[in-house]
Amino acid sequence: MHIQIIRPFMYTQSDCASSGSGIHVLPPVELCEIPEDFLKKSEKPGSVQRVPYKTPSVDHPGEIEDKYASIYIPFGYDSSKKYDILYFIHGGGGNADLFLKKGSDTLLKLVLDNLIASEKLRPMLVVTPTFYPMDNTDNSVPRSEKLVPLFPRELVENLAPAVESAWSTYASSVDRDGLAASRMHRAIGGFSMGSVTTWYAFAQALDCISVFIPISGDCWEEGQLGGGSKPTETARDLAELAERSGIAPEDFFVYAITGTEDIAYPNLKPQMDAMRKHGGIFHFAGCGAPENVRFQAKEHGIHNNEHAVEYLYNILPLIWGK
Ligand code: FER
Repeated sequence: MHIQIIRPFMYTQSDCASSGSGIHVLPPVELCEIPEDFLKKSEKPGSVQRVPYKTPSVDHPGEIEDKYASIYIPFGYDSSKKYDILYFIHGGGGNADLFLKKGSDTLLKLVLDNLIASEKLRPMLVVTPTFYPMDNTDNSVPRSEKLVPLFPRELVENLAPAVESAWSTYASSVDRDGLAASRMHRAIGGFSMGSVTTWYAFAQALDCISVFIPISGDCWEEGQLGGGSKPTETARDLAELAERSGIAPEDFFVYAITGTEDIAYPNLKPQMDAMRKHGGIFHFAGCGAPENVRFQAKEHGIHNNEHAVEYLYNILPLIWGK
């Protein structure tokens, strides 16, 4: 396998005590496959629970809908401590149980257990919601395309308040101000349509989230597959939204990743290339300013959930390493 050199980053310990103090660049590491050892049942397993929440119905305006997300609770969870949190979103046709399911040893669960038990990753919370209603029957791209731009609002107004009042994060309150004050400890990522959702979250909720991990999916601000068909416009939209947010370049990080054989590569690659032209706000490695955007493509990597988990295996310790 071709090994690519990447430049990781993480928060310093002192940044964790305060908030809003920037993201730091670390020396290079290698992107690799998940070792066999990390696929075994851990002796220190975390657990997966469901977090119920209510949100306005998309299909029935005026009505409130019951939904749930799955949440990974690390081994030894202590409600007197504070935990970093990642919201991770499935691709088209998925659901809240796809990557993490109550009572089940999913691939992501095993990887999280083993990363945390081996002290490569600090204990953290990972939430897998769905942008579909719980009774969804239409998984078509037009249906998903309608729902994903709506999801960042659901996350900020309904999901995160339910999750972060039930489980201990850095949010001292779960209104928008409280989420904004704790944004350095909150990340969002997703695969495929979940990646599209992640770009929408960058556009709509940069005030509440600092780290973005779009995996194998482009930004659709300019319409379906717009990162590929309108890369210049898409990059300009993202740059303008970031600049308008008032969030400093050192206070966010976008880690975009895919595979060279991934069906989303032709959409994501032009977008990321176009983002390089906005050097005032997007700092790629080697540009002189501290890196805040990275694009990485695994040689021969394809479009599937297993690759998404492999990318998380590599990326999460860079951000929340011990
Ligand atoms: C992409 C972003 C999303 C992409 C595909 C999707 C082919 C989603 C497809 C689906 O849910 O069917 O860049 O590239």
